[in-house]
Parts: sequence; C-alpha cells; structure tokens
Amino acid sequence: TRLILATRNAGKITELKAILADAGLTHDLVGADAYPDIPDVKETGVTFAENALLKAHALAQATGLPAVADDSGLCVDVLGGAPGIFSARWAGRHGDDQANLELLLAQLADISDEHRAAHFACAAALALPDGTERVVEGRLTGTLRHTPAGTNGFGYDPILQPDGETRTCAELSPEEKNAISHRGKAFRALVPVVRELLA
Ligand code: ITT
Repeated sequence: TRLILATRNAGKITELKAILADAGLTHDLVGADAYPDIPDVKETGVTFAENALLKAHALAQATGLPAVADDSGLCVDVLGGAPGIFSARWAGRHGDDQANLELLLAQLADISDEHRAAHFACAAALALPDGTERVVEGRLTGTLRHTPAGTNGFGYDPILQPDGETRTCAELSPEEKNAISHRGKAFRALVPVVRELLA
C-alpha cells in the first residue's frame, strides 16, 4: 500500500525513504512533490508536534491515503530554543538554507564554545483518512561550530556537531547521520505504530 510522505523538502524525503526502508517498512513511499496540486498547509501550530499533525492530516484528507509528516528544526539553548519551529524561515524566505545558516552564525558570533549547545528536534506524525493520528519525537544534541563544514545533508547540518563526534552532521555519511539523528529516532519509533494501524 501507498504511504504519503507529507513533505516537499527534498532533504527530508531522501532521509525518510532510507530510514523507513531500513526499518523494514515495505510500503510504497511517495513524497508530496508527487501531488503538486495539493496546496501547502499553513503551519499555525506552536510546537513541532502540532505542525507535523497539521501536515499529515492535510495530505491524508486530500489524498484519501495514510500520510506521515515531519516537522523539525534547530533549537539553540542560548537563544531560548530559537529558531525552533521557525528554522525553515529564520532569515525570512522559506527554505533558504544558506541564508538561515549564515544569519544564525552571525547571531552567535560572540558566543563562546562552552555556550553553543543546541539540538535538532523532529516530530514524526501519522494521520489516516479517518482522522486517526499519532505523533512521536526524537532529538539529536550537540554544539554549534563557528564555521560550516561538510557538504552532506541539508539545512543546518554543516554547523551542528553531535555530542561525541568530531565531525559535523554534514561530514557524516547519510547512514551515519540517520543512525543518530532526530529524524531517525522519531521515524524508527513511528514504524511499529504504522505497522499496527496499517496492518
Ligand atoms: P515541509 O514543511 O514541506 O516538510 P520544511 O523545510 O518547511 O518542509 P520544516 O518547517 O519542518 O520543513 O522546517 C525544518 C527546517 O529545519 C529545515 O528547513 C532545516 O533548515 C531545519 N532542519 C530540520 N531537520 C534538519 C536536519 O536533519 N539537518 C539540518 N537542518 C534541519
């Protein structure tokens, strides 16, 4: 059966296909980019979980198929958790990863290494056309570099160095990132729920 990945972020779609297939899910995984006529839902929630549920429900309703959604972001301790749910549009234009990363580095320019703790957060939601919903969350903690390093991944990956690592997320292989990432943890926790509800 078909399972919609309710996101148009290419970086997320690549990671989700690998994470879900590695976890043994045999569904036909189709990104929301395959449904260009379905409008983007307004992300009016105030938490990752609320926004993930909004996106999953919108796609499940519009397609009549089960849908999973990812709402995620980077939370910086010294900024009180910002950019958080605003991570995709921190510098103003939605999805401008380069501008978002550069603005954040500029805002943290005077912050010393011992105060650069941050984490990636991901809420993974499942919605069925009948309105059934589930949501689980995952985190990856680390510290923020002063300069970007690495070319893998997307978004803020070049500046987040996971705890216990000497490399940034963008210097990890896709397999290494998925094994420890917020997204890997959240969606691996969602897999048994998908299995149970879509049996
Ligand atoms: P969809 O709503 O279509 O899923 P989006 O990019 O708008 O796509 P979000 O609102 O969840 O998704 O924003 C997530 C942002 O957080 C994303 O644009 C990145 O800047 C950042 N982010 C999330 N996960 C990340 C990761 O694994 N590595 C680096 N940055 C990440």
